[in-house]
Amino acid sequence: MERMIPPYKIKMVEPIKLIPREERERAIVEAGFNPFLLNSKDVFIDLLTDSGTGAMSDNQWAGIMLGDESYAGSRNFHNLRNTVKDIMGFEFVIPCHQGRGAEQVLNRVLLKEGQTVPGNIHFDTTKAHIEVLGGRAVDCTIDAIHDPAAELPFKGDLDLDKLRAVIEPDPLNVAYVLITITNNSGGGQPVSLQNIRDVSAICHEHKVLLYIDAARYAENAWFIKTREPEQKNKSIRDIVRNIFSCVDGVLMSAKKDAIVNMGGFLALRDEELYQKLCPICVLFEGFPTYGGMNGRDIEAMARGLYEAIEEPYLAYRIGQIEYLGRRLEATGVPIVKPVGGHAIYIDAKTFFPHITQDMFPAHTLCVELYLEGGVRSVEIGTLLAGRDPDTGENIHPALELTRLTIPRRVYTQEHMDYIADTVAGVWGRRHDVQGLDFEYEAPILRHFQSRFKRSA
Ligand code: PM9
Repeated sequence: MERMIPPYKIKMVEPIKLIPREERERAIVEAGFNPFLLNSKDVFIDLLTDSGTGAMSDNQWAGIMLGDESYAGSRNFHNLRNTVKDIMGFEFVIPCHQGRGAEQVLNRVLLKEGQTVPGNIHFDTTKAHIEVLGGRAVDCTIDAIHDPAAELPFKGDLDLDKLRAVIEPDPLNVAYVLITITNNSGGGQPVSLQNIRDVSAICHEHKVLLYIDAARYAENAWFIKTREPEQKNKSIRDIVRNIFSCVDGVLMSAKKDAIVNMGGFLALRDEELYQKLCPICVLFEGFPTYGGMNGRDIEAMARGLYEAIEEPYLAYRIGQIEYLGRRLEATGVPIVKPVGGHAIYIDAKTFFPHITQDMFPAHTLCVELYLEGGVRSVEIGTLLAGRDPDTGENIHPALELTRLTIPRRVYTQEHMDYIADTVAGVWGRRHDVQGLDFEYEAPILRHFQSRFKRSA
């Protein structure tokens, strides 16, 4: 396989250690067979999330020293505002402590009880913020998203007929439409520029607001450049501008494509709406020029936004995930195709056909990867889906996935090889692996706190 050269060199390191197998066994038992409950010191390669786990650059760390911690109107806020305007074209910017902070501020102003928010698989916190205010998140993603083997270039796209079916009967009952780029819960799958334009046309026709959840917008822009033939000669900067020119505003968890450990923002064009959002920001996040963040962290965020749209960075970033995908496929491991932006998603139903969804095959694979090689991954399947409120039964989602989430600028190709070997180790003994049962089931967001035992 080809050699990959990172477009950066490493001048600060953090030691990691593979503890012996017996200690890993002890650690996972103590954690109730739930990788969320492991201590990070017991983890060798941490693929739980790409959120807030990236490595900041020397330029970002230098920015940290230029933090202006004035309560209002800090220099760093102005830098952020100018950056967002330059990259995305929005006039009004409200920093928030992370993505869910931005979700709370926006929904409290835009959403009225009973209204819908159509989208392409809302992220869990996004859905929860909509539901907590009495709204309904309606999934309008194309059907192919539910088939791990369907190799379409833009599996994150919205189905325009499904969208029209939600909007047209009563546009006033739609709070806004939200496009999440990339589509995280469906496999890190991108949305095409054409689809964003088509959704925008429908929203305009019916005077419905359109927002983008831009957590991984730079990665999505890379896919537009490399998979959408009409865009192949455009720069990432142009593609990004074109994406955001179609929408009214953006919500961003900067912990992903701004490569910071904490942060987020909300940005929009409409001054009147901005004036309504500001008091809500004051109430829940802080004064609208700091929104729950330190000046120094806002500076790092502004600088990171530029770094994440550099083409050599994106080529290496996506190339690294593709490399891992090819290594796994060469072993026969079933993964979601095509490979998405920030993670490899293993199709656990196919990996462990003998483990029923009520015994959590994707979560079981997370446990086995930790035992095999100290690799921590995360379940996106039955455990995360929770129970049907009417029947009390586990919801069985079409996608039962184990996500190997790659932090930005943290691991090397050797680490990818080690991860592939670890997965191959479990693949080799897959028929002997048993599923898991609850020992304790947490009442809400059960994947974080529940404890398990081996099924009988
Ligand atoms: N995503 C992830 O691991 C982190 C939290 S759960 C371990 O994928 C999207 C598309 C996300 C996302 C977080 C948020 C929330 C919004 N939209 O975590 O609040 O993937 O900054 O962002 C996680 P915050």
